[in-house]
Amino acid sequence: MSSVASASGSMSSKEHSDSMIDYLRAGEIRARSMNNRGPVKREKNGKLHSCILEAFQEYGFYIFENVVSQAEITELRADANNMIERAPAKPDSLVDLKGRPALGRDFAREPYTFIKPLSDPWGGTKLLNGRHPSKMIEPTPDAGSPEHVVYLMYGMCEAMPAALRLYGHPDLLLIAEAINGEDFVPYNDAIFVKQPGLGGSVAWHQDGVTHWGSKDWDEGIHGFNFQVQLYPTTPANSLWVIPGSHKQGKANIAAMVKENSGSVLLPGAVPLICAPGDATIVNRQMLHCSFANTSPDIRISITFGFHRRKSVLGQKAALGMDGTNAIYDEKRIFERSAVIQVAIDARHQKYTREMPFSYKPFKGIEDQFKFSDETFQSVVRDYNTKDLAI
Ligand SMILES: O=C(O)CCC(=O)C(=O)O
Ligand SMILES: [Fe+2]
Repeated sequence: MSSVASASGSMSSKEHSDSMIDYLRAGEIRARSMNNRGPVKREKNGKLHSCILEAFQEYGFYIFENVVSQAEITELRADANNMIERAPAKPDSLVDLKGRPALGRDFAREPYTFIKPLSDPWGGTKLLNGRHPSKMIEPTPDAGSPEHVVYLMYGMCEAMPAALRLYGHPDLLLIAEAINGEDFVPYNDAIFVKQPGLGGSVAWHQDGVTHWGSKDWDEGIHGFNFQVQLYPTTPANSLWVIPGSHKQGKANIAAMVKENSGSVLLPGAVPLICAPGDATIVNRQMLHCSFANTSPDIRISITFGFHRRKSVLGQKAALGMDGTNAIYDEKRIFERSAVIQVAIDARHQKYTREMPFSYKPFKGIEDQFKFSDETFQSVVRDYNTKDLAI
């Protein structure tokens, strides 16, 4: 077995990054030859340009350049870094590393997932509906690395004022509407934190778990995720996708890895190379992963998704919500969607000259969902207990 294919953890961080060089370079060349990136472009009627939708349908992903202003990125970075600093000092601590009360001890859902540096917490496990069958390479962290690092942060609309405003961004919501229809609904959010020399892998997977056998199955039925990038992303730290894989049904990832001589460096994949302020969309049926971050560069990706309403209505809770045995009924969809309307107003209160997005399910009742202390309590607090994961 080549050292690249080994998942044993016997590889140093440096050996890992050296072993990736050729794969990263080949993926970058493929990525740069693709025709699915550029600014948000609209038709004359203000809707998202059809050429973008066509490219998204063909490849399963698109990179929107320069969507979020640098001033807004600065605020998002400050809020994200504050959230990282306010994490429990250890996974079960009540205080952060500075001895202050850790953030989120009063949240209904724990906002932090920790991992051992450079590890892969999901690959080869039954977690999250077993959707990550193959273990990634887990290099040995350098001496002096912390025992645990933050891997994921949840609840951004509650914990980060700038992220609530981002959730109401008119260009992003225009894209969500163009893809999932005027009555589109939210899914969930998670911030992926990949610190240099510490950030873990996300093993190869497809996000959706509900509709693979559905009689209405099509390539868009499991929705899509945005990622807004707070720092430049590189082939070494970025998300990787296999273009076109969203059209092909449920993949047999374990067989793909086996056929690839046991290596998780799957052929044909491309990295999503972005600048700060770029926003990507990735179909949730795409095969995607990210590798242990043995590069010198941080990645923080603000990730949040949207669905077609009919994909979630009446469905059973899945993924992070499956322990609840909930069914996604009208009430739950309405209450979770209200976060979008409050976010639109939170944004409008700060960016008064920007044209707010008009979210059709709340047309005529916007005034009941203005951003205030009251709606923060009634709509935003613990909103992610109502996520619509499928
Ligand atoms: O950003 C990553 O590394 C993983 C993202 C992912 O799996 C997702 O957005 O569904
Ligand atoms: Fe994913």
